[in-house]
Amino acid sequence: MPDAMVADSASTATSGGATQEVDVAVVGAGFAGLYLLHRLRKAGFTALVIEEAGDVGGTWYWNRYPGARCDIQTVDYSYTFDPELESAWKWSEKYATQPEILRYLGFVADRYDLRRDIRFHTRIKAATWDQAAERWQLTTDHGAAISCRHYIMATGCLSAPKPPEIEGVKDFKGEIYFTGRWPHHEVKLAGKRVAVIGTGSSGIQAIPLIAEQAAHLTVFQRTPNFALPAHNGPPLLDRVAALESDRAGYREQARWSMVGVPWPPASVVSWQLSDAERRERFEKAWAAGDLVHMLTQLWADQGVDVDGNALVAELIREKIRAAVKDPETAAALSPNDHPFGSKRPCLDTNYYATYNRPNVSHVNLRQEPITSITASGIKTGKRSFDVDVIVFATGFDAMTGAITAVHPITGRDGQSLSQVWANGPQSYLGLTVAGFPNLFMITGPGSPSVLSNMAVSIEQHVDWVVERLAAMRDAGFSTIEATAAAQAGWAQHMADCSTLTLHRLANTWYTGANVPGKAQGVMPYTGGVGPYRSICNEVVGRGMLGFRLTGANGAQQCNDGEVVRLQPDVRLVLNMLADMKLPPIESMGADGARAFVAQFNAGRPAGRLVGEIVDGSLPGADGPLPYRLYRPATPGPHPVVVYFHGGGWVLGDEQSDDPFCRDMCRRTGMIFVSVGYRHGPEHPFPAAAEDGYAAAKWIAEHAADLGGRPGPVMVAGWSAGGNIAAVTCQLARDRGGPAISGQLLVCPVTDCDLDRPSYRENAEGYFLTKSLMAWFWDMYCPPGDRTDPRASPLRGKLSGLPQAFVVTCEFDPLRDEGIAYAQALAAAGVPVEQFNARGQMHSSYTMVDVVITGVSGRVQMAEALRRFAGLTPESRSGDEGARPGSDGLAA
Ligand code: NA7
Repeated sequence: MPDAMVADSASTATSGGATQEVDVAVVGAGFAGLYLLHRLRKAGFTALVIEEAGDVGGTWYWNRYPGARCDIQTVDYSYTFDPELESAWKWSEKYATQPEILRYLGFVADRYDLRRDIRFHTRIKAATWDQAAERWQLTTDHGAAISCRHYIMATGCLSAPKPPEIEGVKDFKGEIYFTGRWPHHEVKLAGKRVAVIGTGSSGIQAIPLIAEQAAHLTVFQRTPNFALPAHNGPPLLDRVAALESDRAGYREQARWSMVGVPWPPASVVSWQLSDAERRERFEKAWAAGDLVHMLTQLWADQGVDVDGNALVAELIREKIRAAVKDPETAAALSPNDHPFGSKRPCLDTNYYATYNRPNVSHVNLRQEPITSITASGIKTGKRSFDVDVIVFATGFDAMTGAITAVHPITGRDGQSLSQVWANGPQSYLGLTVAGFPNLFMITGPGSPSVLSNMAVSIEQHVDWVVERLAAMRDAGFSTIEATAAAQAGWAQHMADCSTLTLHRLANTWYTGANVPGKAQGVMPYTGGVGPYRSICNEVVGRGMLGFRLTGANGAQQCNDGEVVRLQPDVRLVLNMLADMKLPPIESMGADGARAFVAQFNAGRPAGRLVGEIVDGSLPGADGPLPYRLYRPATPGPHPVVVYFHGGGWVLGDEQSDDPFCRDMCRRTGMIFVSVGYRHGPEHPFPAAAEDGYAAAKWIAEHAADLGGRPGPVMVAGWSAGGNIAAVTCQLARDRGGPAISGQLLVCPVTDCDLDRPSYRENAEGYFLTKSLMAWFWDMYCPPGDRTDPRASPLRGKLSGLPQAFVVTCEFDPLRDEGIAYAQALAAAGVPVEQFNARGQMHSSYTMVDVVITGVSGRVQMAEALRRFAGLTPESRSGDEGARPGSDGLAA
């Protein structure tokens, strides 16, 4: 149906003549195809672009509906590869209109003389990999067939309009238009009754302008969308000044940012701000008229946490209620079925106020779905609407439609891309697909694409692909193909990234949910533009990791493997630490290391509120020890957990795992008492172990005085604290108490053997190094004492110990001794669960609000503690019973 509305695409099939041979064929002459052609030529390749439309422009050629504009500020939505091009073009508006963007792309085509290698009015009918020739063979509906070494889809993400899916469209006697295939001739709407179906970006941009022309406009809305005012006008002076004062720096910052626009994201989280501070930030963002500002500058948890997100969603709904006079219409326009940003939010000009016009009505399809389109208009479950014009603003078969729906693509061994993708798109880096040699996609599914400034992502993709093709050619390779292992690894990394965002919580074109029957899953890469760029670079740096290259005379190269095995946020943290080029902690001396840790901890996000925090002191093995007690906000008495902090028996104190203790206190609904045990080298072994035992005994005896539930306590600890927790359980068993009902050991030190595989695999690069661990041992325990079970509990007697939950992390030198301890406990008849966290490092779980992927592990830890305490295992969010507005601190 959309094709019928295309005014300018009447391509006539002509018989071909000899096959046209080129190095590279590209489909699409939009932003991506034009730059590809330019880069390929510069790299010395012969190239041909095939384009269905009559001119360049891609999405900006087809989307000519009233009000069509970009929604990233135009100073950022531009090519950056040529500074002379940048100074030769000046944008007239903050958000340029479609005609201006199309003029820009025409200007680029002229400037680099691109049109001579573009075959317009041409569709590829089929693309087939010819293994013998190692070339793609393309048939077209216009002109000669094409044979190319490499085939690149520069087809855009939103270029295959979705069919209307509504019965009776063909019966309608009036005019039908699709926003994604708007005619080139003027569409006269004056005096007509117009229906618009769909309220995504296209509908929201078009509706106010259609309302100004039409006699009456009826908007049929299935899902309300969040829209922010664009406040359009001339380009913003401060942005232009920032760009012009340091163009290279500005562009570079965009390339390494999360969304391709050079703004560092907010670091403060919502619950660190008062209501007034949040409102102030929101009003500033609302006035800025900028999606990226609203999505990244308010508070850091807005895009990753439902509670942080709900705050901004409600502030926007408040604006909608203020703008729309009729409360029922305002309610119908207020989104409440998806988090803000999980579905593409829109930029509008007068959208909500348009519903105050007397000639505009709104139909809520959730209450009265469309049943059919008839000769005279639209029927819903309740009413009939006679109209002269229907505008379908119903969107696209996004991301994959532009690639698979366009023509059959047949790869190695006759595999069809549509079939390979039947259960959802698979790719390596969003650029290539296993089984399809020498085929590339620009901004394909699996790349940041639509979640980024497309201009920045397109340039990065094009540069990467063309540089790879040139390097292959220079090295004598003729084919390149992703391996199945690399592709599977990318799918896992994509899934890990998407657990970090809220996109998975909404039914959108990002997930394929807008097309009936389409496989569902988050299609764009949600890990960010800068991280994605660094991954692509890493693939090259590691010898084209995950690609098989072949050449003449049987030449082959294949470094198989997965490029990212860490959780995405752990990778970010480790890269950030690596960039800081810190001296090794063990080189600082004990006092220097303590000062460093204190400074490091001062810069981390503050922990969440708990009911009460009390500092006190308790008798240790040889004098008083400080403790910090965390009490939940829920009514007590609560079960009590004795907690031992990490720090290699040298660093840290009763406050240094503060975020972890707060988080666990909230999740478990239990009192955590964090103990400040003595450290080496001043107080060597067994001081820490004996303090741990003494503290547990005293806390158990005083549980009721501390407001806790009398009876057995639990012990928990991280790292060296896990060692002390494990040792405490052994001592309590041997010394007649206290009664301990369970032990939570998080990445515990259990043995002095530093030669297990995990020590060798993770000796460096994951924060806790082998060398640091060796130093900790040296500071704490003389070599002759290290096999004492109070230092190496793995060497102790393990029967008769309390049930245990042992957490180990894949990228931790201590992983294997943690696993060994769990196995030994099980062998000794102790009920034990062992949880090996994939992609995590030693510090992942205590970096609360930094390593967001640690949440699910902490949920499991909390559930285990609740089981140990005889409570229902469901862990809690911690907000139950919290008093709004209370600072909850009584330290
Ligand atoms: P979108 O954002 O996919 O919006 C399509 C709209 O059409 C959306 O409101 C849909 O409701 C609605 N729709 C789709 N199919 C139907 C049917 N069958 N009946 C009723 N309503 C329907 O596409 P746009 O063109 O507006 O924007 C695409 C992107 O282009 C945009 O995000 C920018 O990045 C640029 P639903 O939400 O599915 O319930």
